[in-house]
Amino acid sequence: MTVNRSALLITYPVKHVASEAKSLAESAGYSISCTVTQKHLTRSKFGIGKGKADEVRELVKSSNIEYVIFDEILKPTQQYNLAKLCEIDIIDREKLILEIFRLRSNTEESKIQIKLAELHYEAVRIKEKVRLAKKGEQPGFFGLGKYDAEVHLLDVRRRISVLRKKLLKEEKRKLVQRTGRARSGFPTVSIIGYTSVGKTTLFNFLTGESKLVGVELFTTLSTSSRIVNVNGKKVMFSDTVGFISKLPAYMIDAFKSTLQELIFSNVILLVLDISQSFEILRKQLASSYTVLIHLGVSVAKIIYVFNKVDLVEPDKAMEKCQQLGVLNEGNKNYVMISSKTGMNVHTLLDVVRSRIFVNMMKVDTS
Ligand SMILES: Nc1nc2c(ncn2[C@@H]2O[C@H](COP(=O)(O)OP(=O)(O)OP(=O)(O)O)[C@@H](O)[C@H]2O)c(=O)[nH]1
Ligand SMILES: [Mg+2]
Repeated sequence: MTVNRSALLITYPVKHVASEAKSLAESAGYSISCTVTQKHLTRSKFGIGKGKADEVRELVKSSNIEYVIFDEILKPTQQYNLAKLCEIDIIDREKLILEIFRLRSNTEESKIQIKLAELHYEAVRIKEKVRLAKKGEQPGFFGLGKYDAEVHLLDVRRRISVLRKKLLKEEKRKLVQRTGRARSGFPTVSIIGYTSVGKTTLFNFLTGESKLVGVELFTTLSTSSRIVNVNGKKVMFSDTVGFISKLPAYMIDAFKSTLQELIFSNVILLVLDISQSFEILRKQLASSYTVLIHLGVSVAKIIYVFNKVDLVEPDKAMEKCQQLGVLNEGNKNYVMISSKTGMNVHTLLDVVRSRIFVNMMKVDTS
C-alpha cells in the first residue's frame, strides 16, 4: 500500500460509527490525525453546519492535513462548497469505498465493476456542473466550462455503456457456468454478510483453502467457489464480497455479476459477528437485508451464522441473538460458530444439509 495520507475525519459522535469510518479510511490508505464529530452530517450547504465547517477550515489551515474524509454520502454541491471553503479535497463515504475497492480489485471482472462505479460517481458530478452552468453559475468542477463538461459527460456515458456490455457478457458466461453446475446437480451455498465478519475465514475452514483474510475492510472483492463434501453430499460453497451500510444502490448493481451467485443459491449463510454490540449486529443485519432485497433474493433461504463466538460469553451471545428477533427454533435457522477455532462448524454443516434437502424436496413437489 502507498504511504499513508494524513486526513481529518468528519463523522458522527457515535463510537461504533466513528470507529468504522476510521477503519474505512485506514483501509483506503489514510491516516486520521484529527476527528471532528457532529450529530447531523446532511445539512444542505456543507453537510455540517457553517460553524463546524469554519472549525474544520481552521484545523486544516493550521496543520499538514492533506484530505478531509466525510463519513456520509455528499451531494456534489455540498462536496464542492466544503472543498472551496476549506481549500482541500473532500473524500465522502462513497468515494472512500470506491478507493478501497480500486485498491483491492485483482480480477478483470472486479476491475470493470469498480471502473463502472467510478464513472457513475463522476457522471453525477459532471451532470451537476452542467446543471449549475445552465443556471448561470460557475461552480468550477474539474476546471471545465459548460461545453467541455457536456462533452465530458457524453464521453463518460459512452464508456459506461461499453463497460456495461462487457459486464453483461460476463454475467452470461457465469449463467452458462451455473447452468452447467445445476446440471451436474451440485446444490450451492453462498456465504454473505457485512465486511469483516469472517466470511472468508469460514470459507477457508470449510474448503481447506487459504484465501486472504484480514482485519481491514473489504479484503474479498470477487467470488470464490469450491465443492465440499457435506456428510457424503457434494455441495458448492461460495465466498462473496462484504456489505457495508450506506452502500449506494448503483454499487450493488455494479457488483451484480459477482453477487448474482447468491440469487441462484439453494441456501444463504448470512454471517454476523456476534462479538460486536447489539447496535452493530442490527446494522450488519439491516445492510445485508438491503442487498438481498435489492437483488431479489428470498429471505427464506437464510441460515443465520453467528460467528466469532470464541470472543463472547455464551449467555451474552444468546441474549444478543434473541434480541435480533430472527431465530426460529422449530425449523432451526441459526448456528453459533467460531470460524477461527472450528467450534460448531459441524453443526452448521448438519443444518445446511437438512436445509438443502428440504429445499430440494420443495422444488421437486412444486
Ligand atoms: N476471534 C475470531 N476472529 C475471527 C473469526 N472469524 C474471523 N475472524 C477474524 O476476523 C477478521 C476478518 O475475517 P475475514 O474472514 O477476512 O472476514 P470477511 O467477512 O471475509 O471480510 P471481507 O472480505 O473484508 O468482507 C480476521 O482478522 C479474522 O482472523 C472467529 O471466529 N473468531
Ligand atoms: Mg473476505
